[in-house]
Amino acid sequence: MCRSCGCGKRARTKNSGDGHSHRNGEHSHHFRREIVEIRSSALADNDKRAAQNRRWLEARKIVALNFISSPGAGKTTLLESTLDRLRGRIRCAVIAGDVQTDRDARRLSGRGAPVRQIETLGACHLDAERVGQILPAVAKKGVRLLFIENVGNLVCPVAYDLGEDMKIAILSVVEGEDKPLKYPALFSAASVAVITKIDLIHAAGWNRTQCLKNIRKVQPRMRIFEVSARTGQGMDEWIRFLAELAGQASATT
Ligand SMILES: Nc1nc2c(ncn2[C@@H]2O[C@H](COP(=O)(O)OP(=O)(O)OP(=O)(O)O)[C@@H](O)[C@H]2O)c(=O)[nH]1
Ligand SMILES: [Zn+2]
Ligand SMILES: [Zn+2]
Repeated sequence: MCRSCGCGKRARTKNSGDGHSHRNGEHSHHFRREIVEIRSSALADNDKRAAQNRRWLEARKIVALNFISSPGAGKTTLLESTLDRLRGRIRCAVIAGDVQTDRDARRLSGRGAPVRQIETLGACHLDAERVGQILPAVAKKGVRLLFIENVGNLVCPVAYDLGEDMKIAILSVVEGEDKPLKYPALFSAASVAVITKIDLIHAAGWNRTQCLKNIRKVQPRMRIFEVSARTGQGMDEWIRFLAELAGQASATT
């Protein structure tokens, strides 16, 4: 549940936490408008801060990727394997977002890249301000790729631009091939989808054709990778893509 994006506590507090009964239509209409205004202004502030982050990253030729998925889709595992493979080749940095604990940051540490955790303490998404505050500490000189692992949530993180170059939608084969249709906001905002845990295809009864079709229905230009961080299948192609991204960024003047 989120305290600030309007999907949780804050919206409810504004709407009904003041002891009023909302019998009268005009009254509830007033509250609804207030909620919408709070949300719009929070998002507008976030967009401004995200634009600052984007300029900061661009000036340093750092490509930032915002990883978004449901909880447990395999973001951290994919990043562990990615960092191990890029170590010594491309300088990377990581911001790991979690509602609570620094477990992901600890898993990602010691792999050759600076890592910082943002513990959102209830909020179900990262926001541009928190990310901007720790950018200088994590995206140090020479860093080419910044991986941002968002809080596990298929809805709210999509609304909060962090200043990234692209959103990466992560979907594991055990979640079902219908998810792109059920969560179109993420799949239309992302330019890359990584399908994870492909070692579990048979156990999950995953329908590959249907899943790819559903992704393309929402985002026809989606670049799709199919990987298993567990077995290493598909990882070479993913790593080649990241190396190209880093190369393109440093080649631009
Ligand atoms: N079989 C298999 N399991 C995987 C793979 N990748 C991740 N897992 C397992 O899936 C579970 C969740 O993985 P995480 O990497 O923690 O997922 P996450 O998306 O970072 O989770 P949150 O940060 O909590 O949202 C763990 O038990 C992993 O071992 C994979 O490629 N194959
Ligand atoms: Zn939320
Ligand atoms: Zn994680």
